[in-house]
Amino acid sequence: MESTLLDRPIITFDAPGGPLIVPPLSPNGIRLSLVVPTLNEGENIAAFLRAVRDQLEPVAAGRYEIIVIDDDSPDRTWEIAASLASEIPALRVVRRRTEKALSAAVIRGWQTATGEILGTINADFQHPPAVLPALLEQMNRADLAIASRFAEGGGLGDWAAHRRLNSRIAHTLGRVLLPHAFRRTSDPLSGCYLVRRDAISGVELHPLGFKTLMEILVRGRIRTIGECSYEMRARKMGRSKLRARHWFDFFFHLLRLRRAAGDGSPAQ
Ligand SMILES: Nc1nc2c(ncn2[C@@H]2O[C@H](COP(=O)(O)OP(=O)(O)OP(=O)(O)O)[C@@H](O)[C@H]2O)c(=O)[nH]1
Ligand SMILES: [Mg+2]
Repeated sequence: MESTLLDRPIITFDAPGGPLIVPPLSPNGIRLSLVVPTLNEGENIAAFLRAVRDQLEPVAAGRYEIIVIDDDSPDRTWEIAASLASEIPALRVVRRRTEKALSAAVIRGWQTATGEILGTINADFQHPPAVLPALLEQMNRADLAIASRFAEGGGLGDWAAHRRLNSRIAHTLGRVLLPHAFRRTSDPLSGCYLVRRDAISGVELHPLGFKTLMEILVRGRIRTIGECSYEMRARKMGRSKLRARHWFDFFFHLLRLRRAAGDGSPAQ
């Protein structure tokens, strides 16, 4: 890609297409590119983006970008986000109209990003923006820094019993089918993490469903992993997009990664 989001208008109508490969870095001083995937988060997005800015300004002023990748939300989340452009100069907004899917959205966002560290966080306050400075600090030593619900001090907070049970089943399946990747971190299904660009650049990713971190753990060149604990919350406003079919996606994704990893060791 020749131009970057920094050169483009605030709203881009087409995210990149083609294979899901993050390009290598052309350095421009940006340390962190944080991708926020959104679908109908109109009630959360403005407060959320302000909260992220308030956390990142003290630790990375002028050296971070926040990229909202919105899948053409009927509630016009993309428009609400773009209206904050003058208030949050680090903000870029992509309105995707050609593809829809959470896992690909995150990687499409990274393909438009310019930072040496790439990251993702949900827009509904389930991952507290306050964990971001600690994650960024971990990246001084690690290739991957994960916000973990299961590290000491973390938890599932006010999560409903059926979500806790689903989470437990998903972790158990993962430990059986993908033992190497699941042993490397306490929370391989976290939706909030940062990864060094050069650990994934040039690698074709094949995410499916909601769990992109497994993809990074198996296919990325990850030597060291850091963790920061956090207490999970129920989403603040709006409705969940998690559907039964995502659990099928999760299962097929695990099987595909198991094949890619051979005997459970990292795929290269
Ligand atoms: N671009 C894009 N973003 C999505 C899509 N589906 C969900 N998201 C966003 O991805 C994040 C995670 O989705 P959620 O619906 O919160 O899923 P969840 O956290 O597993 O479910 P809850 O616990 O009920 O919130 C949120 O920021 C969503 O707005 C999608 O198809 N495309
Ligand atoms: Mg959520």
